[in-house]
Amino acid sequence: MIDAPHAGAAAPAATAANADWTIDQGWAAYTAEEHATWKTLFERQTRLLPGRACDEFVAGMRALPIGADQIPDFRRLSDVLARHTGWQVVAVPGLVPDDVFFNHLAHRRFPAGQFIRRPHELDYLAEPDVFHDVFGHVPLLMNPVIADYMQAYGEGGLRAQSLGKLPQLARVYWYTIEFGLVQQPEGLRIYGAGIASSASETVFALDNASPNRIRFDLHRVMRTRYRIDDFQESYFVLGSLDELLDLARIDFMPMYHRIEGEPEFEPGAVLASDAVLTRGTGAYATARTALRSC
Ligand code: HBI
Ligand code: FE
Repeated sequence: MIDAPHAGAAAPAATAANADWTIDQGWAAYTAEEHATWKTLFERQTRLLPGRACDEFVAGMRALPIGADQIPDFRRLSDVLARHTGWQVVAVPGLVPDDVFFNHLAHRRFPAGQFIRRPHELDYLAEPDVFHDVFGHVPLLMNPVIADYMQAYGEGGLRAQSLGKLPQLARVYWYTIEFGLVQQPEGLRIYGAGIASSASETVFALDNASPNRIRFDLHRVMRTRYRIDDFQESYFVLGSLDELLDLARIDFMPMYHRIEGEPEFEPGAVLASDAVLTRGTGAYATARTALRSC
Protein backbone atom coordinates (compact mmCIF):
# COMPACT_ATOMS: atom_id res chain seq x y z
CA MET A 1 0.00 0.00 0.00
CA ILE A 2 1.36 3.32 -0.89
CA ASP A 3 -0.33 6.37 0.56
CA ALA A 4 -2.22 4.82 3.29
CA PRO A 5 -0.11 2.76 5.48
CA HIS A 6 -0.98 0.05 7.60
CA ALA A 7 -1.18 -2.35 10.27
CA GLY A 8 0.11 -5.80 10.16
CA ALA A 9 3.42 -6.58 11.73
CA ALA A 10 4.79 -3.14 12.59
CA ALA A 11 5.43 -2.45 16.25
CA PRO A 12 3.39 0.24 17.96
CA ALA A 13 5.32 3.49 17.90
CA ALA A 14 4.42 5.52 20.93
CA THR A 15 3.74 4.87 24.56
CA ALA A 16 0.24 4.65 25.92
CA ALA A 17 -1.25 7.37 28.07
CA ASN A 18 -4.18 5.16 29.11
CA ALA A 19 -4.31 1.39 29.42
CA ASP A 20 -6.47 1.27 26.30
CA TRP A 21 -3.94 3.47 24.47
CA THR A 22 -6.44 6.29 23.95
CA ILE A 23 -5.25 9.86 24.15
CA ASP A 24 -7.01 13.19 23.90
CA GLN A 25 -7.37 14.24 20.28
CA GLY A 26 -6.31 17.75 21.34
CA TRP A 27 -8.24 19.16 18.41
CA ALA A 28 -7.59 22.81 19.32
CA ALA A 29 -3.84 22.21 19.17
CA TYR A 30 -3.70 21.24 15.47
CA THR A 31 -1.68 23.87 13.60
CA ALA A 32 -2.70 25.73 10.46
CA GLU A 33 -0.13 23.66 8.58
CA GLU A 34 -1.71 20.42 9.80
CA HIS A 35 -5.18 21.54 8.73
CA ALA A 36 -3.67 22.54 5.38
CA THR A 37 -2.21 19.03 4.92
CA TRP A 38 -5.65 17.58 5.61
CA LYS A 39 -7.13 19.95 3.00
CA THR A 40 -4.59 18.95 0.34
CA LEU A 41 -5.32 15.26 0.91
CA PHE A 42 -9.08 15.78 1.22
CA GLU A 43 -9.35 17.74 -2.02
CA ARG A 44 -7.18 15.32 -3.96
CA GLN A 45 -9.29 12.33 -2.89
CA THR A 46 -12.58 14.16 -3.32
CA ARG A 47 -11.71 14.81 -6.96
CA LEU A 48 -10.84 11.17 -7.58
CA LEU A 49 -13.61 9.36 -5.74
CA PRO A 50 -16.79 10.20 -7.69
CA GLY A 51 -17.48 7.19 -9.90
CA ARG A 52 -14.82 5.23 -8.02
CA ALA A 53 -15.96 4.97 -4.38
CA CYS A 54 -18.95 2.75 -3.63
CA ASP A 55 -22.34 4.35 -2.89
CA GLU A 56 -22.19 3.50 0.82
CA PHE A 57 -18.87 5.33 1.20
CA VAL A 58 -20.22 8.45 -0.50
CA ALA A 59 -23.40 8.38 1.60
CA GLY A 60 -21.42 8.03 4.84
CA MET A 61 -19.09 10.87 3.90
CA ARG A 62 -22.03 13.17 3.13
CA ALA A 63 -23.73 12.50 6.43
CA LEU A 64 -20.66 13.13 8.60
CA PRO A 65 -19.00 16.40 9.68
CA ILE A 66 -15.98 15.74 7.45
CA GLY A 67 -14.94 18.61 5.17
CA ALA A 68 -11.93 20.10 3.42
CA ASP A 69 -11.04 22.92 5.75
CA GLN A 70 -10.27 21.25 9.04
CA ILE A 71 -9.13 17.97 10.48
CA PRO A 72 -12.39 16.52 11.83
CA ASP A 73 -13.17 16.69 15.52
CA PHE A 74 -13.63 13.12 16.81
CA ARG A 75 -16.30 14.20 19.31
CA ARG A 76 -18.45 15.57 16.53
CA LEU A 77 -17.91 12.45 14.42
CA SER A 78 -18.83 10.26 17.38
CA ASP A 79 -22.06 12.20 18.01
CA VAL A 80 -23.29 11.42 14.50
CA LEU A 81 -21.95 7.86 14.38
CA ALA A 82 -23.42 6.99 17.78
CA ARG A 83 -26.89 7.96 16.58
CA HIS A 84 -26.62 5.91 13.40
CA THR A 85 -24.68 2.77 14.22
CA GLY A 86 -23.52 3.10 17.83
CA TRP A 87 -19.86 3.63 16.89
CA GLN A 88 -17.41 6.14 18.35
CA VAL A 89 -14.05 7.43 17.16
CA VAL A 90 -11.30 7.54 19.79
CA ALA A 91 -7.81 9.00 19.37
CA VAL A 92 -4.66 6.87 19.57
CA PRO A 93 -1.02 7.79 18.91
CA GLY A 94 -0.69 5.46 15.90
CA LEU A 95 -0.54 1.68 15.63
CA VAL A 96 -1.67 0.04 18.85
CA PRO A 97 -1.07 -3.57 19.94
CA ASP A 98 -3.37 -6.11 18.27
CA ASP A 99 -5.31 -6.98 21.44
CA VAL A 100 -5.91 -3.29 22.20
CA PHE A 101 -7.09 -2.70 18.64
CA PHE A 102 -9.48 -5.66 18.74
CA ASN A 103 -10.86 -4.67 22.13
CA HIS A 104 -11.78 -1.25 20.82
CA LEU A 105 -13.49 -2.67 17.73
CA ALA A 106 -15.35 -5.26 19.78
CA HIS A 107 -16.82 -2.33 21.75
CA ARG A 108 -17.63 -0.28 18.66
CA ARG A 109 -14.83 2.19 19.21
CA PHE A 110 -12.70 2.95 16.19
CA PRO A 111 -9.14 3.89 17.20
CA ALA A 112 -8.01 6.65 14.85
CA GLY A 113 -4.50 8.04 14.61
CA GLN A 114 -4.42 11.50 16.21
CA PHE A 115 -1.53 12.82 14.11
CA ILE A 116 -1.40 13.82 10.47
CA ARG A 117 1.42 12.96 8.05
CA ARG A 118 4.02 15.65 7.35
CA PRO A 119 3.90 17.58 4.08
CA HIS A 120 6.94 15.69 2.72
CA GLU A 121 5.25 12.30 3.21
CA LEU A 122 1.88 12.95 1.58
CA ASP A 123 2.13 9.76 -0.45
CA TYR A 124 3.72 7.40 1.96
CA LEU A 125 3.84 6.85 5.67
CA ALA A 126 4.32 3.79 7.79
CA GLU A 127 1.50 4.21 10.30
CA PRO A 128 -2.20 4.98 10.03
CA ASP A 129 -2.75 8.72 10.55
CA VAL A 130 -5.92 10.77 10.92
CA PHE A 131 -6.40 11.01 7.17
CA HIS A 132 -6.25 7.27 6.54
CA ASP A 133 -8.36 6.45 9.58
CA VAL A 134 -11.00 9.17 9.35
CA PHE A 135 -11.30 9.74 5.62
CA GLY A 136 -10.74 6.06 4.73
CA HIS A 137 -12.51 4.14 7.49
CA VAL A 138 -15.05 6.32 9.26
CA PRO A 139 -17.56 6.92 6.41
CA LEU A 140 -18.32 3.21 6.14
CA LEU A 141 -18.92 2.94 9.88
CA MET A 142 -22.17 4.79 9.11
CA ASN A 143 -23.28 1.67 7.24
CA PRO A 144 -25.02 -0.92 9.44
CA VAL A 145 -23.44 -3.90 7.67
CA ILE A 146 -19.90 -2.58 7.95
CA ALA A 147 -20.62 -1.45 11.52
CA ASP A 148 -21.47 -5.03 12.53
CA TYR A 149 -18.66 -6.54 10.48
CA MET A 150 -16.03 -4.35 12.15
CA GLN A 151 -17.28 -5.26 15.60
CA ALA A 152 -17.26 -8.93 14.66
CA TYR A 153 -13.69 -8.57 13.42
CA GLY A 154 -12.69 -7.20 16.82
CA GLU A 155 -14.32 -10.15 18.59
CA GLY A 156 -12.93 -12.62 16.07
CA GLY A 157 -9.48 -11.06 16.37
CA LEU A 158 -9.36 -11.74 20.09
CA ARG A 159 -10.33 -15.38 19.50
CA ALA A 160 -7.93 -15.76 16.58
CA GLN A 161 -5.09 -14.42 18.71
CA SER A 162 -5.67 -17.01 21.41
CA LEU A 163 -5.79 -19.76 18.75
CA GLY A 164 -2.66 -18.56 16.96
CA LYS A 165 -4.74 -17.91 13.83
CA LEU A 166 -4.45 -14.16 13.60
CA PRO A 167 -2.46 -14.16 10.34
CA GLN A 168 -5.30 -16.01 8.60
CA LEU A 169 -8.02 -13.71 9.97
CA ALA A 170 -5.99 -10.55 9.32
CA ARG A 171 -5.98 -11.46 5.61
CA VAL A 172 -9.76 -11.29 5.57
CA TYR A 173 -9.62 -7.78 7.08
CA TRP A 174 -6.89 -6.76 4.68
CA TYR A 175 -8.66 -7.90 1.53
CA THR A 176 -12.03 -6.50 2.62
CA ILE A 177 -11.87 -3.48 4.95
CA GLU A 178 -8.50 -2.25 3.71
CA PHE A 179 -8.35 -3.23 0.03
CA GLY A 180 -11.81 -4.42 -0.92
CA LEU A 181 -13.60 -3.70 -4.19
CA VAL A 182 -17.31 -4.23 -4.75
CA GLN A 183 -19.40 -4.79 -7.84
CA GLN A 184 -22.12 -2.14 -8.10
CA PRO A 185 -24.71 -1.63 -10.86
CA GLU A 186 -22.56 1.09 -12.50
CA GLY A 187 -19.36 -0.92 -12.29
CA LEU A 188 -16.51 -1.85 -10.00
CA ARG A 189 -16.18 0.41 -6.94
CA ILE A 190 -13.81 0.94 -3.99
CA TYR A 191 -14.81 0.29 -0.41
CA GLY A 192 -11.40 -0.51 1.15
CA ALA A 193 -9.96 2.29 3.30
CA GLY A 194 -6.39 1.65 2.19
CA ILE A 195 -7.47 2.40 -1.36
CA ALA A 196 -9.96 5.18 -0.62
CA SER A 197 -7.38 7.17 1.37
CA SER A 198 -4.67 6.81 -1.28
CA ALA A 199 -4.65 8.87 -4.48
CA SER A 200 -2.30 6.60 -6.36
CA GLU A 201 -3.92 3.34 -5.28
CA THR A 202 -7.41 4.69 -6.04
CA VAL A 203 -6.40 4.92 -9.67
CA PHE A 204 -4.26 1.78 -9.68
CA ALA A 205 -6.87 -0.49 -8.11
CA LEU A 206 -9.58 0.36 -10.64
CA ASP A 207 -7.85 1.59 -13.80
CA ASN A 208 -4.43 -0.05 -14.01
CA ALA A 209 -3.95 -3.20 -16.14
CA SER A 210 -1.40 -4.71 -13.74
CA PRO A 211 -3.41 -6.13 -10.81
CA ASN A 212 -5.78 -9.09 -10.83
CA ARG A 213 -9.37 -8.52 -9.80
CA ILE A 214 -10.80 -11.74 -8.46
CA ARG A 215 -14.19 -12.65 -7.01
CA PHE A 216 -13.90 -12.74 -3.21
CA ASP A 217 -13.78 -16.24 -1.77
CA LEU A 218 -13.21 -16.59 1.98
CA HIS A 219 -11.30 -19.88 1.90
CA ARG A 220 -9.02 -18.55 -0.84
CA VAL A 221 -8.41 -15.18 0.83
CA MET A 222 -7.53 -16.71 4.20
CA ARG A 223 -4.66 -18.51 2.47
CA THR A 224 -3.39 -15.47 0.53
CA ARG A 225 -0.43 -13.41 1.78
CA TYR A 226 -0.47 -9.68 1.25
CA ARG A 227 1.92 -6.80 0.67
CA ILE A 228 1.99 -4.02 3.24
CA ASP A 229 4.45 -1.71 1.48
CA ASP A 230 3.26 -1.57 -2.12
CA PHE A 231 0.17 -1.70 -4.31
CA GLN A 232 -1.72 -4.99 -4.09
CA GLU A 233 -1.15 -7.51 -6.88
CA SER A 234 -4.69 -8.82 -6.50
CA TYR A 235 -7.89 -7.21 -5.34
CA PHE A 236 -10.85 -9.31 -4.22
CA VAL A 237 -14.31 -8.23 -5.30
CA LEU A 238 -17.60 -8.63 -3.42
CA GLY A 239 -20.90 -8.91 -5.28
CA SER A 240 -22.39 -6.56 -2.69
CA LEU A 241 -21.42 -5.20 0.72
CA ASP A 242 -24.18 -7.37 2.17
CA GLU A 243 -21.82 -10.32 1.74
CA LEU A 244 -19.98 -8.93 4.76
CA LEU A 245 -23.04 -9.83 6.86
CA ASP A 246 -22.23 -13.52 6.42
CA LEU A 247 -18.60 -12.84 7.25
CA ALA A 248 -19.69 -11.08 10.44
CA ARG A 249 -21.70 -14.12 11.55
CA ILE A 250 -19.54 -17.00 10.42
CA ASP A 251 -17.78 -19.30 12.86
CA PHE A 252 -14.16 -19.18 11.72
CA MET A 253 -13.16 -22.25 13.73
CA PRO A 254 -13.97 -24.80 10.98
CA MET A 255 -12.18 -22.55 8.48
CA TYR A 256 -9.02 -22.46 10.60
CA HIS A 257 -9.08 -26.26 10.81
CA ARG A 258 -9.76 -26.68 7.13
CA ILE A 259 -6.84 -24.56 5.97
CA GLU A 260 -4.36 -26.01 8.42
CA GLY A 261 -1.71 -27.75 6.34
CA GLU A 262 -3.10 -26.40 3.08
CA PRO A 263 -0.66 -24.41 0.97
CA GLU A 264 -0.66 -20.63 1.08
CA PHE A 265 -0.73 -18.40 -1.97
CA GLU A 266 1.59 -15.60 -2.97
CA PRO A 267 -0.02 -12.16 -3.29
CA GLY A 268 -0.14 -12.24 -7.10
CA ALA A 269 -1.18 -15.88 -7.59
CA VAL A 270 -4.10 -16.69 -9.90
CA LEU A 271 -5.66 -20.11 -9.37
CA ALA A 272 -7.61 -22.35 -11.72
CA SER A 273 -10.47 -22.16 -9.21
CA ASP A 274 -10.57 -18.34 -9.16
CA ALA A 275 -13.46 -16.43 -10.69
CA VAL A 276 -11.30 -13.85 -12.42
CA LEU A 277 -12.88 -10.53 -13.36
CA THR A 278 -9.63 -9.04 -14.68
CA ARG A 279 -6.50 -11.05 -15.28
CA GLY A 280 -3.71 -8.58 -14.51
CA THR A 281 -0.65 -8.14 -16.68
CA GLY A 282 1.50 -8.04 -13.53
CA ALA A 283 3.58 -5.37 -15.26
CA TYR A 284 3.75 -3.11 -12.20
CA ALA A 285 4.83 -5.88 -9.84
CA THR A 286 7.40 -7.18 -12.33
CA ALA A 287 8.95 -3.73 -12.72
CA ARG A 288 9.10 -3.25 -8.96
CA THR A 289 10.75 -6.63 -8.43
CA ALA A 290 13.37 -5.78 -11.07
CA LEU A 291 14.08 -2.45 -9.35
CA ARG A 292 14.39 -4.06 -5.93
CA SER A 293 16.98 -6.56 -7.13
CA CYS A 294 19.42 -4.01 -8.50
N1 HBI B 1 -3.67 -0.11 15.33
N2 HBI B 1 -4.26 2.11 15.20
C1 HBI B 1 -4.27 0.88 14.68
N3 HBI B 1 -4.90 0.67 13.49
C2 HBI B 1 -4.94 -0.56 12.92
O1 HBI B 1 -5.54 -0.73 11.84
C3 HBI B 1 -4.31 -1.62 13.59
C4 HBI B 1 -3.68 -1.36 14.82
N4 HBI B 1 -3.06 -2.35 15.49
C5 HBI B 1 -3.06 -3.69 14.98
C6 HBI B 1 -3.72 -3.87 13.69
N5 HBI B 1 -4.31 -2.89 13.07
C7 HBI B 1 -3.66 -5.16 12.95
O2 HBI B 1 -2.43 -5.76 13.08
C8 HBI B 1 -4.82 -6.11 12.98
O3 HBI B 1 -5.86 -5.66 12.16
C9 HBI B 1 -4.43 -7.50 12.55
FE1 FE C 1 -6.72 1.02 7.99
